[in-house]
Parts: sequence; structure tokens; C-alpha cells
Amino acid sequence: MARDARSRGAPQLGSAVPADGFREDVIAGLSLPQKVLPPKYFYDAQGSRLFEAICRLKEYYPTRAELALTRGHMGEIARFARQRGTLIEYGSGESVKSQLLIEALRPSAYIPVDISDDALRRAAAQLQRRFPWLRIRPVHGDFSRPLKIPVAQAKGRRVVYFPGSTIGNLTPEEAHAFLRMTRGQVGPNGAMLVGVDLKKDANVLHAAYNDARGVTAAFNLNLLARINRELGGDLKLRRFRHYAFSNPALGRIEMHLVSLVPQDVNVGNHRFSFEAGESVHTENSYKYSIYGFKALARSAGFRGEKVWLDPKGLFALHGLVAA
Ligand code: AVJ
Repeated sequence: MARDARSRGAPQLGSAVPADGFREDVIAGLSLPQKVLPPKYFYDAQGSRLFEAICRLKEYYPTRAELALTRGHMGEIARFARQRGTLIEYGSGESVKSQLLIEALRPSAYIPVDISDDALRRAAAQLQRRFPWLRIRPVHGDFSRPLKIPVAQAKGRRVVYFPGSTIGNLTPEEAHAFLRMTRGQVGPNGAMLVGVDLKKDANVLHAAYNDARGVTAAFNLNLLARINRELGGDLKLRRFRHYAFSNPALGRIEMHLVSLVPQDVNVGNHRFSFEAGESVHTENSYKYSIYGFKALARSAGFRGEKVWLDPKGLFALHGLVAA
């Protein structure tokens, strides 16, 4: 692979579509009757570090469960995805599972896509050291919008790997649209491997999003700190509290930041008022039954061909093929 001096040690970024709608999305979200902030903005450098800490918490089972199922079924997963194709990964982040997959699939190209420039660069550099033979084409961007994937580089079967139950951040309607878009991206012979958190006891879910050490609370509150840092906000983090609860009727966990007092806050030259007890809705995390997710995938042009579970039955990896 020809590389110039600038790329020493780290692969170059591909066609970059930076997620720079932060200011607009914050202003729009805080102007709604039910204030909202999109969860994709959690992942600045500090937020990515906090998320990695969440993944190591004893209460947060998804990361360990998905790793266990990936290790336990690697042979079958590799047979499903087939070798020497192009592996596209959405929200690659720390990429521990990607290493296992790359080892087993030996793809001709690997295209990690991530919203966090920092996490993307670190992961790509680490993978390039570990797999010197691998053609890596990182794309910095937001996979909720159509991306310019450098498909000219993409040989063989296209497989999109979307681990971590990140798909749970989307509403079922958004997930449907996203799966349709991905179906177009992988083409008629394409496939998808999607990690999906399963429905389970609301108490187990509650603990996973309300850890005893308060790491999830810090992760949630960091969104306000980021607004202060990047948008000239004056939000006082002590005047808000992390609040996460299971909503089984809607099949999701909701995270909010609740204002403890009546207050006005400024973001640049915009002002927003909070009543005591008023919340900002910061994240949904949908949980799907195996059947429920297969039905969603089917409606979006995929056939659910395989599904693998961890030994405790907490988390699922779906192997989908273009229908
Ligand atoms: C990365 C979206 C899968 O929903 O469980 C962890 C993010 N939020 N703790 C999830 C998260 C609070 C996580 N996802």
C-alpha cells in the first residue's frame, strides 16, 4: 500500500463528513416542549473515555455478553460472513471485537466509520499495527445519514458490522430506515452483522443504566459539559441530575437530565428556561426480542439467517443477508 509521510503509523481519513451540526441540534433540541439532545453527541474525547469506563462496569452486561458470544461463535460467524470481502464497521469505537472479526475474516478492506474522530484515529492506528497487511480506510462521519463509503476500494462481498446495540439508539422507525439504507449500501449479495440487546428483567436493565459508581451519570452529564466547552454554554452541572428508567411498554431504556431547580441557561446567545423537574431527553436504548428484530430486518429488505446468543442469553448477534 502506498503511503505518504503524513500517514506514518496511522491510516488517513477517507471522505470525511464531520458531524458538525452540534450547535444547530442543541439549539433546536432545547427549543422543543420536551427538550431533547441527540445521543450521538455523547462521544467527544471525554465522553468516549467515559463510555469505555461504562463498558467495564459490572452492572453494564452488554459489552461482556457481546464479546463472549463473538468469541464463542467466531467460526460460525466467519462462515456466515465469508472471507476476503469488504468489512464496513459502524461506530467502531474501541474495536476489540473488530480485531477478532478481522482475524477470522481476513477482509480485503476494512472501512471503520465513527462519529468520534479521536476514537476512530486511535482504533485505526492500533489495527494497522496489529494487521499490517490490512487495507484500512477510516471514514469520519455520522452513519445515521447516507455516507460516502470509498466503495471503489471495496472488493468482494460487502458486510456491514454494527455491534454494541448502537441500533438501539434509533426508534424502530429510524432503525427501519437505517436498515434500508444499509441494504442499499451492501448490495444484492451483501450481509450485515448487527449486535442487538435483548429484552429482559427491567431491574437488570435499570442497574445497567444506574451504576453504583455514577459513571453513567457522568457520561450523561458530560453532554452538558460539552455544550459549555464547545458552544459557550453556562450550564451548571450540579443543577441537573441523571435519570434513567426502563419503559417496558415502549421496549426501551430512557435517559434524561432533570433540572433540580427553576433556572435559565445560556448557550451562546440563546437562552432556555427550565422548570424544576423538567427534563432533557438524552437517549433511548431499545431492546428487541429475537423475533421482533428479525421482523424489523425483514421489513427493511433483509432476511435473518443466523442469530447467536451469549451463554446467559442477554445479547444477540443477528446475521442478516440481503433478501
Ligand atoms: C452504545 C448506545 C449501545 O444504549 O447501552 C450506555 C450507550 N448509554 N450507557 C447503550 C449507553 C448509557 C449504549 N449504546
